[in-house]
Amino acid sequence: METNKTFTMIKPDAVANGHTGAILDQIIKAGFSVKAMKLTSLSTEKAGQFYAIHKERPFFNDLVKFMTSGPIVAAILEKENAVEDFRKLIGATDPKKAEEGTIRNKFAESIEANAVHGSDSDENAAIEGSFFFSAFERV
Ligand code: DGI
Repeated sequence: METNKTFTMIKPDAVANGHTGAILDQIIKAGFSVKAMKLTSLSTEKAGQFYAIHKERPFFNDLVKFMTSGPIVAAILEKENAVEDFRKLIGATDPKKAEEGTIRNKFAESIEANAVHGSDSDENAAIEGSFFFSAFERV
């Protein structure tokens, strides 16, 4: 099977709580290889752009506030069936519904502060990866 890519962020809650290393360890042990990675932070404008699809949702302002509340780790990951397998690895959006052993089950605090992002399609993985990384920042 051909490999493909997904995009992830370790969100401000998980970085602030010291879970970055454990989350990256779980991702790598699940067979993903890191093609690009950086510690950075989102401005209000950038967070709003990244989550533009949720602009009309009641939680949008809170989500932007949360995503700008501290540093994040952004990464492009590669694996066979990357997008689907990564969504399985992180678990449901709401950690109360996330399966035992998934990253959100282990590390998320709430539906908003839910530890990690994972792209939901190959198309969005490419868009999101390019939002954070130039060609020179990828291996
Ligand atoms: O792809 P996901 O991150 O699993 O979920 P999504 O694309 O539906 O939503 C993006 C983020 O928005 C999610 O990770 C956390 C936040 N969010 C989604 N639904 C709710 C929410 N935040 C709050 N407070 N309430 C929600 O119902």
